[in-house]
Order: sequence, then structure tokens, then C-alpha cells
Amino acid sequence: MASDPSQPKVIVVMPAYNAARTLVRTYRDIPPGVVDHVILVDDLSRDDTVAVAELLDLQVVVHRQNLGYGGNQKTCYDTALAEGADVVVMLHPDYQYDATRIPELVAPILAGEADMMLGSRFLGDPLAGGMPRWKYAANRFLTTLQNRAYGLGLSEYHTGFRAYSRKLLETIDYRANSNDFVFDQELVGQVVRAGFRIAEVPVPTRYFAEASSVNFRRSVVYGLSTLRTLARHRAAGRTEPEAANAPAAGEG
Ligand SMILES: Nc1nc2c(ncn2[C@@H]2O[C@H](COP(=O)(O)OP(=O)(O)O)[C@@H](O)[C@H]2O)c(=O)[nH]1
Ligand SMILES: [Mg+2]
Repeated sequence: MASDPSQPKVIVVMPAYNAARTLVRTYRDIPPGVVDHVILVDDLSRDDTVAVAELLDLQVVVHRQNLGYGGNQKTCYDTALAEGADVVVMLHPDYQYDATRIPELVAPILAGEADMMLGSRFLGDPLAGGMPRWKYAANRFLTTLQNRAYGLGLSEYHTGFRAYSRKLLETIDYRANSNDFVFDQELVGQVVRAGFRIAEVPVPTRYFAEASSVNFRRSVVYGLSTLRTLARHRAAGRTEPEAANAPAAGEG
């Protein structure tokens, strides 16, 4: 892995749950020249995720109890900041997203042009990658409402391939978010209210059995929780102008 102390430190975090069968493939695709350090947080997997992770050159953190996807990310970001990350990449260890695209994902943050990057499946052809049609339709529907609420024009908000600047993670209170899947959407709301800049790059997606555990029922809960974050966002905009704390344009 790259480790020049004069260069910004790029850390990849992987929130893992039952990722034993896909972890090695995912890890192998992480470009070593760009990434300084890799952290895997295991949320009490029922398979051999930890045993497999310990064979690889990465830092393993193990939860003592199962917290959920959002709770896992809280440990991921706490650990990455403690390790001195300047840029943090969140990558699912289920081999769903193409980790070879990490350089394109982090470039706008390293160049000071964005604070948060999304690897968008919808800038390409997610159906060709095997995304189920009902997930495609739900994503489109939620994304349209989110763009309207946030005043943005992003192609999707539901990707598991993202990157954040250190300043963003130090500014927003991600620890206050849900421990469940809606964590990702609550975080977007916080980022928008704090005035940080969000941009996106295309990323191909791969759908296969191990890459997707979220069934229809859990997706409905997730969709409704996402709508609730938009209602809260609108209410926050009417009452407390959080954007007063926003960093000045061009800063951060
Ligand atoms: N911590 C935790 N992570 C989970 C749980 N279920 C799924 N994940 C992780 O959350 C991510 C997204 O889940 P996934 O099933 O791939 O969702 P999908 O690809 O959108 O259908 C993956 O990295 C999983 O490892 C869980 O119950 N707890
Ligand atoms: Mg997945």
C-alpha cells in the first residue's frame, strides 16, 4: 500500500457482515498505489469473515454485538479518523462495486473540488449489471424526491461506494444517525445541511447471490425510512438554519 507521509492519506473502510466468500476478491481489486490503509469492521458475522480478513493486509475491528449496517459504519469512520485518514472510502466487501474505480472516486476530493463522492450505478446501466427491476424503480423514485428536497441533480443516493473528506466526517455528527441501513441517507441530509459539496462518478455494479441480502421487506422499511429523513430535512430547514455552520465556498 502507498505510504508517503507528505501525501494525503487515503483509507478504505469495509463494513462487513457475512463477507467471507467475497472479501478476497474485493480486497484484491483495491489499487495499492492510491490506498494507504484498509480497515474492515466485522459486525459479528456468522461466517468466517474475520478469519479470512486476518489473512489479508488489513486492520480488523470486531464488534462484540451486532449493531447493523449504520452502526458498523460509525466504527469504520471513528477508526479511520483515529488512523489519520484525509480521505475515507466506504466500500462494501460483497464485491458489488468495482474497487478498481477508487482513484476516480477520490480524485475530486484530493483536488479540493468535492467533500463527498458517490460511485453511481445509474450513470451507467444498472439493469445490465443485474439490478432487479423493482430495486431500479424504487431507486429512481427515491432519488427524484431526494433531488427535489436537497436541490441537487444526482443520479442516485443509494450506492454503497462512497468517499468523504476528513473535514466532512469531523464536522457532521454521523454518530447521531441510525444503526440501520438508513444511516447512509441520514448522512446525505447532514452533508447537505452543512453545505458540503457532493459529486459523483460512474461505477459498474454486479448482482449475484452473495452481493445482495436486502430483501423486499427490508427494502420497504428502508424506503419509508428514507422518506422520513426527507420530511425531517424539510422540517429542519423551516426551524433551525443549520447551514449557518456551513464552511465557506471553496474551503474544505
Ligand atoms: N452490519 C451489518 N451489515 C449488513 C447487514 N446486512 C447487510 N449488511 C452489509 O450491508 C451492505 C449492503 O447490504 P447488501 O445486502 O449488499 O445490500 P444490497 O446490495 O443493496 O442488496 C453489505 O456490505 C453487507 O455486508 C447487517 O445486518 N448488519
Ligand atoms: Mg450489496
